[in-house]
Amino acid sequence: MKHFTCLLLLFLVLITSFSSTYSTIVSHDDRAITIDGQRRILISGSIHYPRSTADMWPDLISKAKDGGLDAIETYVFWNAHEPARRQYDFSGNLDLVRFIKTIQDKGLYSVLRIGPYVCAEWNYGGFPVWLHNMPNMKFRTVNSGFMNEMQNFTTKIVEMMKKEKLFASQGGPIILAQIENEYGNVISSYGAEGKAYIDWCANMANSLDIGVPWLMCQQPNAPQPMIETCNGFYCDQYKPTNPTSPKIWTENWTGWFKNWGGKHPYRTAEDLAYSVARFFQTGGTFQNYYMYHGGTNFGRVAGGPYITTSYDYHAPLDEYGNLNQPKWGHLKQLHTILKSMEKRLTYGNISTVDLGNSATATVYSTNEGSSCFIGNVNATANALVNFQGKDYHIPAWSVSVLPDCKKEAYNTAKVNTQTSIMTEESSKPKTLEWTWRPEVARKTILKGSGDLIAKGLVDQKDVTNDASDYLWYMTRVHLDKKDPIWSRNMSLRIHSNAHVLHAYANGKYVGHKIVNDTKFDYRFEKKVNLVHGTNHISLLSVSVGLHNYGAFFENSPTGINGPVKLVGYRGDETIEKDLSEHQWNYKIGLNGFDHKLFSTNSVGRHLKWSAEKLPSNRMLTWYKANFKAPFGKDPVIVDFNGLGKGEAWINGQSIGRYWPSFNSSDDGCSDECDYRGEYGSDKCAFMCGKPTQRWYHVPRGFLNESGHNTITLFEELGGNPSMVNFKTVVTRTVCARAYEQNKLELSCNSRPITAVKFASFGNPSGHCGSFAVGTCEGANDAVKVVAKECVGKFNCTMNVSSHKFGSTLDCGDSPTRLFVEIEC
Ligand SMILES: *[C@@H]1O[C@H](CO)[C@@H](O)[C@H](O)[C@H]1NC(C)=O
Ligand SMILES: *[C@@H]1O[C@H](CO)[C@@H](O)[C@H](O)[C@H]1NC(C)=O
Ligand SMILES: *[C@@H]1O[C@H](CO)[C@@H](O)[C@H](O)[C@H]1NC(C)=O
Ligand SMILES: *[C@@H]1O[C@H](CO)[C@@H](O)[C@H](O)[C@H]1NC(C)=O
Ligand SMILES: *[C@@H]1O[C@H](CO)[C@@H](O)[C@H](O)[C@H]1NC(C)=O
Ligand SMILES: *[C@@H]1O[C@H](CO)[C@@H](O)[C@H](O)[C@H]1NC(C)=O
Ligand SMILES: *[C@@H]1O[C@H](CO)[C@@H](O)[C@H](O)[C@H]1NC(C)=O
Ligand SMILES: *[C@@H]1O[C@H](CO)[C@@H](O)[C@H](O)[C@H]1NC(C)=O
Ligand SMILES: *[C@@H]1O[C@H](CO)[C@@H](O)[C@H](O)[C@H]1NC(C)=O
Ligand SMILES: CC(=O)N[C@H]1CO[C@H](CO)[C@@H](O)[C@@H]1O
Repeated sequence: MKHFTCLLLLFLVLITSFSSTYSTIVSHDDRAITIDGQRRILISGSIHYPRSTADMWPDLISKAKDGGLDAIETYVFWNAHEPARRQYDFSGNLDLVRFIKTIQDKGLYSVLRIGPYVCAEWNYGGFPVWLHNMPNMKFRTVNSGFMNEMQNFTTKIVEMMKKEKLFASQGGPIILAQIENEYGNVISSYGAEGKAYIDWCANMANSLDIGVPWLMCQQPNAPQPMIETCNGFYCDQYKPTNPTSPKIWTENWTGWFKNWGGKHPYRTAEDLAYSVARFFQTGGTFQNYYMYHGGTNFGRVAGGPYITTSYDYHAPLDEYGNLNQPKWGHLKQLHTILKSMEKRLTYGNISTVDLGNSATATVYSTNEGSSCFIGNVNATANALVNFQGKDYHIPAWSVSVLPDCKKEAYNTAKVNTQTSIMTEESSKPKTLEWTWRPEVARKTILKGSGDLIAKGLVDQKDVTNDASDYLWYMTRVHLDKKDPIWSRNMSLRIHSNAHVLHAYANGKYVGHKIVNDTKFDYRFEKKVNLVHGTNHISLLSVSVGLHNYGAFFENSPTGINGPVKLVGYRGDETIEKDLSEHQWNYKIGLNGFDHKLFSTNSVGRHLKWSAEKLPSNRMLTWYKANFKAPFGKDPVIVDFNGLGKGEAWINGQSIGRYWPSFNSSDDGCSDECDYRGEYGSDKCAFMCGKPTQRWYHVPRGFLNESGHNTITLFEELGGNPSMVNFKTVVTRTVCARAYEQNKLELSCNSRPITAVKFASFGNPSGHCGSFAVGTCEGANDAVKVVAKECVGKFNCTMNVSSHKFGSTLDCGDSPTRLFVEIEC
């Protein structure tokens, strides 16, 4: 009896503690992540909180949930949160707790990849530059200074999460966390210390006792109990080295990022869906889209060097948060089907059948039944296969999913989702009234006065702590009349790692260098005219995002590391005068930054801005104008056509670096994009010979809807601001191509469907905007059928069937399809 009471009490205690925290038990076995003991199929997507604004988060997360996601993954960005040692910032779009709680409110899980090395095309991979500047510092290896700081920050984040009860073990949404990041790619460069370091990472993470599993991505043989995972465009071939790790894909690259001077990347919906379906066909159970929403590199957070301000990534949600169709919808359909097969995929016995023709069927069966995939990995040949007594047509490079092993419910190459065509519109194109100010340099910088003095040349990171993109290097050289160099042609020769370099001699512009290879290590040489006596050499080094990837990337030189020489030429003879060891004066940043010229409550408010003689193509110039926010809710962008390079602020908030004058090369684009065959970042790229980035996102949250707004530009290279123009991104045209036997959904986002421009059920052809009727059509007038269902509505759904559109005759062998173009 006594024994019984004890048990009962224990039972009651357990019940109460359980129900008061609703804790979720997250674990894993060799097959899948388990939640409260159940194996799960989990679809996750990356949304990096600082790459949007806090008021965008609820909408982005809702759209991710509607798209069939179970979880939102994010990195944690150390250098954003701890810009100076032990000074923290978790405000605005850095409010990590609010972001995780928004995910929780929407009923999704979260995956917290703390790193704190994150790569992510983020400035310096997320490391603070002050960390680099600590004595005896070495990143990502056995180094006590580094390990202390990494542990300090990681612990801080974990404690913040625990305090708010955000781990699943406490009833929160975080089901998985990550320590380090893709270290397996570089571990061999660190020798034995690499192994010791990764073991330390695992122990350190483990000791934080978060109650949910830790991941290590791209880390074969991850120290236990860390779960190793795969990153890449495809992970179907991936097998965890540890037999107790489930097959997890932490980064499925949905597209790619852009570099200044690069083209627009494009990964088709068909290929992305193929990679996902293949992953699940081959035993995967958890996959994360990198990125699901890429967003914007506001301020100076872009890494690189030369990562663009847009981080759109061609992700399922575009930079502004709109559905990127057909990608979003095509994947949503796949997610729904995969989830319907969850039990079989995670508990079923797996058998594979080679069907010939490069096709393989995979059968997942439990006592309740079976689900099947038929994959065709051949990049060129379609497959006609017979499986369990039935014939299936599997297009090249595609996977069919048969939830009951009898009927194809989905094929990755058959897109039945609409494409939305976004256009940039301005309601009343209005020229802005600009005022301007020169960046003051002539009397100071170009005469050599800075705020720091050192003997010799120093690395930009060491001096600036990355407080600015800009660092002036200034020195003097005395040339007396008898110097033999006068009998020669003289040039200034600079060995530099500056991402952009501008050179001046005696206040005159000598020239600049823009780098367009990946090395950022070059020799700049230009003729100079010097004078007898003292000459001033002033060099402006500009950083455009610090390195973020590779072994020892933190030591990649930045700035003017020399030598800097005067070279005199006569015939084959040269004389060199090395200025590298001279006394150099340094000025961090620009005068306009010291006066916060971009700020709304500026310390430089007394400074005069001129409306007269608005200069065009003038280097180092500040511009300012007031404007009214475009009406409505559509995303706002600003067209920087005509500008050179610089940074822009809206009401004091930086919308990032701009560089519309940097065009991509003319070659490497083609009109046709074949989704078949392995994707790489150059495949199907478009916008050759055009500005890499012409439009820049202005989040609604930065704007005052009722009052006036201010845009400030710092123009570095010289440009013409008269064409700068605010626009909204609007869906005006929606096209769709759906196969018979499917349901087609059409939607114009937030506005009604106004007209049907084209509809044909049969064998129509062509591209959106130029669809054409084929040789056969259904008996009913397709335009009328669609108009009846859709016009005047925000969205509509139709069966693509002969029941609806009338039966077709003489359509031959080609599958019957419906092509539609509607106007919004
Ligand atoms: C981080 O280091 C500071 C000292 O610089 C210390 O006060 C603080 O407690 C440490 N934080 C953690 C979480 O270890
Ligand atoms: C799965 O395989 C095991 C071992 O071969 C077998 O005992 C079990 O019956 C199979 N289950 C189903 C549903 O086929
Ligand atoms: C793809 O199919 C073609 C044509 O049948 C064949 O020549 C080729 O070898 C196949 N490729 C692979 C990788 O199976
Ligand atoms: C890129 O580099 C090549 C030489 O390597 C040069 O001819 C070209 O002008 C450069 N383009 C830009 C945009 O700097
Ligand atoms: C200087 O350069 C010019 C043209 O580049 C050449 O004609 C002249 O001979 C050079 N002078 C000497 C002293 O090398
Ligand atoms: C860049 O592309 C734009 C648009 O195609 C073109 O007008 C401009 O002349 C190009 N600029 C350069 C430097 O080639
Ligand atoms: C927006 O502008 C109005 C009118 O100038 C002003 O009253 C209001 O305070 C401004 N709001 C913000 C958030 O700045
Ligand atoms: C379709 O439009 C209606 C309003 O007409 C709206 O309530 C509903 O959420 C929309 N559905 C989708 C899937 O967009
Ligand atoms: C689509 O067709 C199915 C039967 O094939 C029917 O049950 C359903 O009501 C139809 N839906 C619409 C919107 O017409
Ligand atoms: C880090 C990683 O997984 N990289 C892989 C990404 O995918 C491409 C193309 O499949 C591979 O070449 C990379 O090795």
